[in-house]
Amino acid sequence: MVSFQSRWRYLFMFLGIQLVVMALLSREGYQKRVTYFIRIFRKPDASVFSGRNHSAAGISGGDVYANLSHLSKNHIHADEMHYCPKTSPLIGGPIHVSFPSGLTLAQVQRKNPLVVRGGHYRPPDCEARHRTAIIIPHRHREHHLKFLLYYLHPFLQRQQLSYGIYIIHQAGNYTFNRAKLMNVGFREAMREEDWDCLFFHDVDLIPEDDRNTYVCDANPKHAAIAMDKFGYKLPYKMYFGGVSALTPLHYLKMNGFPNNYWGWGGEDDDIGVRVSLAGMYISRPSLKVGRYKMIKHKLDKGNDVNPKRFNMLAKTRQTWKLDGMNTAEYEIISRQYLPLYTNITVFIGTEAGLHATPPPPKAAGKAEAKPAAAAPANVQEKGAAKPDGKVKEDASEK
Ligand code: UD2
Ligand code: MN
Repeated sequence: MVSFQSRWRYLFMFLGIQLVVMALLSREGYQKRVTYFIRIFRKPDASVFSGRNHSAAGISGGDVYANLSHLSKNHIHADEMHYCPKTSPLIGGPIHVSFPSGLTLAQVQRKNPLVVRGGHYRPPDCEARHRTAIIIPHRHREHHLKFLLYYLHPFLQRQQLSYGIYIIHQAGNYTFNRAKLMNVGFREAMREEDWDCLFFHDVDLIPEDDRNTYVCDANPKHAAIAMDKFGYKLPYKMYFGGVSALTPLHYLKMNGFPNNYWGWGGEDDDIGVRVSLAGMYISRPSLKVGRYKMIKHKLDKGNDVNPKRFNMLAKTRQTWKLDGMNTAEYEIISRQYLPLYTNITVFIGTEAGLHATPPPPKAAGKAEAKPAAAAPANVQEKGAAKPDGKVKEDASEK
């Protein structure tokens, strides 16, 4: 019979052999599997968010900040600047994404020293080939925004893009309208700079592979082709939700996005249909690189499922030229140039118009329309765009 002591000896020997085999496998290029194994035993926040990870880690679901630490703050003089290479040497492939508690915007800011006021960036050592604006519709998702910024800034820097991040924040408590906020984002971003590509980006989607380049294609691009919530597959062929990329020309050709989808759902399909009605196609990255993780959440307050969405979708062919960028009415409340993004707070009104009282909700019977639907008094006071088109600019930083 084996004694108690020798049983321990065998156990240690077995563990020792396991470690040696793992080390060998790691050297043989099986790092991905080994890293996965190690991660099971590791607290997710400690090392992922501690920073430096220089070499191969970026290739095996590694730290999104790897490869960036050597970038210097001193921009090269304009005369000596060459175009960045066609493929950025900083691209590393799969990125490890997790959502540990305790992350702060101040930490994100410290990790991105080259990002300047308003969330803008250009490569310090070469002239970017592409200028991309990221448009993010937003309300009450600060927690998600923090994570998105943590990942998106280094992700775009690794692609050597010149970029700016715009958060389009819907003012008031009236039903959310994602697509109309995108129209606002398009116009306000283009007013500021001559962007050659716009990425329309949900706040809760984190890209998992930096080969998914944030540049535009010849046709409108649906970038979020493979999401964890759909098992990393495209849910249906015409799907256009999550993250999409259009040039200003694409956007205007399809008259932008619809303004009249209030609440959850339908607007993404309407946009997909607009693409083809305007004579364009949907382009997509490969399933391997167009991967995203969605931060889990419930349906938000103020974004109930839109019961009219199927009826509206059936009419896109008749409505797309009548409703869109050419009819987007809104009032800018404020524009804040924060360290990590430009925050544009906007009043977009209701179904009934910008200042009209909306129809009473059916369930409320005889009850009169709620004034909450209109712009809150303080919001209007604070600086709706003046008739001269001037907008309150607020350079305060959070
Ligand atoms: C899906 C689509 C999304 C959109 C939506 C239907 C995915 C990953 N995305 O998202 O593109 O078509 O269905 O409308 O399948 N938001 C706020 N505050 C709110 C509500 C929404 O900031 O109170 C923003 C935020 O950027 C969010 C986006 O709108 O990511 C989409 O809303 P969602 O995340 O609630 O909807 P979801 O995940 O079903
Ligand atoms: Mn979501």
